[in-house]
Amino acid sequence: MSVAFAENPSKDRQKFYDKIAPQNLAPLWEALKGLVPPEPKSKFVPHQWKFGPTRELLMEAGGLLTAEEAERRVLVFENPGLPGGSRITATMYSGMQLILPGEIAAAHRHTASALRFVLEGSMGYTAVAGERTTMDRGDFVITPNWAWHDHGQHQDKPVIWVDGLDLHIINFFETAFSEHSNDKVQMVQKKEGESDARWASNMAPFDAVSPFGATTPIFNYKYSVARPALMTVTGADKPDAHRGHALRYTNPLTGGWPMPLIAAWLTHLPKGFETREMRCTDGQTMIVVEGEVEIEAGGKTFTCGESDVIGVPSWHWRRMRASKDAIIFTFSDRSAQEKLAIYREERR
Ligand code: GTQ
Repeated sequence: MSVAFAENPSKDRQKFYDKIAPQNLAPLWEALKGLVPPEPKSKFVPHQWKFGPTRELLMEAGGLLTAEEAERRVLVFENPGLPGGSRITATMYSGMQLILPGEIAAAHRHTASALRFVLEGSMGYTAVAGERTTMDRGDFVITPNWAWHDHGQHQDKPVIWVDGLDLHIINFFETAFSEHSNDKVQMVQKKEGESDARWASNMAPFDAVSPFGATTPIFNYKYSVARPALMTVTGADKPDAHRGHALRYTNPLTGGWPMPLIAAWLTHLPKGFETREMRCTDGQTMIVVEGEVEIEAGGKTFTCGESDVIGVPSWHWRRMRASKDAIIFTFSDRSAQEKLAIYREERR
């Protein structure tokens, strides 16, 4: 592979570079600016995937192959900054998954953690550690790293959700493992709601130890719980000038983000509200749950309606304006960045 240098070197320097290259050596002074930039310069771009056309293509994929053939029948959100990169932002994988009536996505596990954000259907389920959770629109469902998981559904309509996985971080560290289960479908060993009883009722077992290590023990952050909480806060507080009204999802055992590498929150922007500009180092994926919002990012304006997905990579100035009362789900790599003490933001 040839090394791309920042500037055209002189002949004698180039000769020297050609001499040291076979020794697997390179001149730092040619690469330094790119290696240590004054501020993040993302090769990824803000981009929007409209739900309607994306759904149509996903349904077409549904006619081409079964969920079982595909293992996971997903259309991956490809950031235009890196076609084929299987990423929506620098670190995050995201895609739209379809389960048709009667289908299952067989049990497997991997070192990447996953989240599901449900867009369509009310009888889809994911099973983790022998418990199933029924997924409704707006639910934020957790698949902890190295936990067996399979998906299915019990209705006569398609079930569709957005997946978010931290697999690029896992691959960056070269720590990716995965396994298929001999059982396509996990045996159901727990009553539905058992994990809610233990962990999501403002209570916890004595000597509480999370069954999933650094990942939240809450399986499904129900929209039917999150939405009223957010709307009550909206009624009580002034919106933050840069964020609007927002509540974070938390791990009840730590108060921190629900997943070791992924942060998630829910935002409400009252109709007509416009945020001020801010930029942050986390790469964000936003999903409009309700209403309509104009998102200005990196100099582009996206008009986003229900179930549209928008990727906003690191360090792009952004601003949001609600043309209708809007609720937005966001996930990002902020949880990882905070642990590594590299997260930054700027407001203006
Ligand atoms: O549902 O386990 O979109 O393993 C990509 C990889 C979903 C899943 C994806 C996966 C899954």
